[in-house]
Amino acid sequence: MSILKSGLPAGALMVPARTEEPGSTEPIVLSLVVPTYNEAVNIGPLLQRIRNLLDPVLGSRYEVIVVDDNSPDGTWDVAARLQAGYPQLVVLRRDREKGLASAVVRGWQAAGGDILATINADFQHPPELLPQMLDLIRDADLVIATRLSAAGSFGDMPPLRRLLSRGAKRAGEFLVPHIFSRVSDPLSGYYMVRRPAIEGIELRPAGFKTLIEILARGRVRTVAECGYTMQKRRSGQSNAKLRHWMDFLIQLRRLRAHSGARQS
Ligand SMILES: Nc1nc2c(ncn2[C@@H]2O[C@H](COP(=O)(O)OP(=O)(O)OP(=O)(O)O)[C@@H](O)[C@H]2O)c(=O)[nH]1
Ligand SMILES: [Mg+2]
Repeated sequence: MSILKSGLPAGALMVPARTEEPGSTEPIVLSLVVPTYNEAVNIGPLLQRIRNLLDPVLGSRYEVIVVDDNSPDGTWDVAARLQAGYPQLVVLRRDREKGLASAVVRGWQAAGGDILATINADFQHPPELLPQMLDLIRDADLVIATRLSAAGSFGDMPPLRRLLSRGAKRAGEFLVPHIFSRVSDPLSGYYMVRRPAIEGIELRPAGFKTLIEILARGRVRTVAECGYTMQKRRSGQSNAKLRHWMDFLIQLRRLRAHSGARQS
């Protein structure tokens, strides 16, 4: 399994400036992080789909970084076995740290691309959007796949989840309106950001939500959005827990304090 030579990224959740691989003629354009926990059934088909979409556009100038938290179903092992036929694939298996938000940033810390992106492993985020997002990021610092534009929707999301999501958005609009008014779907987990917009900035996400950290702390001047319909999880079980909503409220309070400190 390919793990970083220097080990897994640790310390502050801060993406470094990009370093060119010595002698590399084909710099990596896109680094796509797939955080996984118990996605053994989904990961193979997802990687194949991503490959079919990105190979024609980027050839070898992209990487997919699976960041797995030592899943009991062996997702890391399934992914690692696919590396032999897929040189663009990197697999990081974590056993000291857990959680979706930190997995995404750790993946970016290990990444070589100028464009940093993330997508869920369960097919709720249609990979077919990736080429369009790549087009849009040419003129933007951040591209968000949104469920809340004319072209997007929550699809068949169960009513309770929809209510929770709406409540979370309302809480954000109330506590940190300057962050939540910037984009239609600040709770999206499917987006691309240019490295310079976040490099050298410590992100402090809690639970599941990283995008609001980027909107709050990053150097994001231009944002583009593209609508999508959220799909049903293809296989396996949701990892979303009530605890993550509590984490989210803690994160909102932290971001509110951060913006208060910046203004004073
Ligand atoms: N590395 C890592 N990945 C995680 C963790 N929790 C969730 N994930 C991954 O993050 C993505 C989103 O998690 P989901 O369990 O689908 O959560 P969700 O999409 O909010 O919930 P559903 O709508 O019910 O699917 C998936 O790819 C998960 O495998 C975690 O603790 N560590
Ligand atoms: Mg999901």
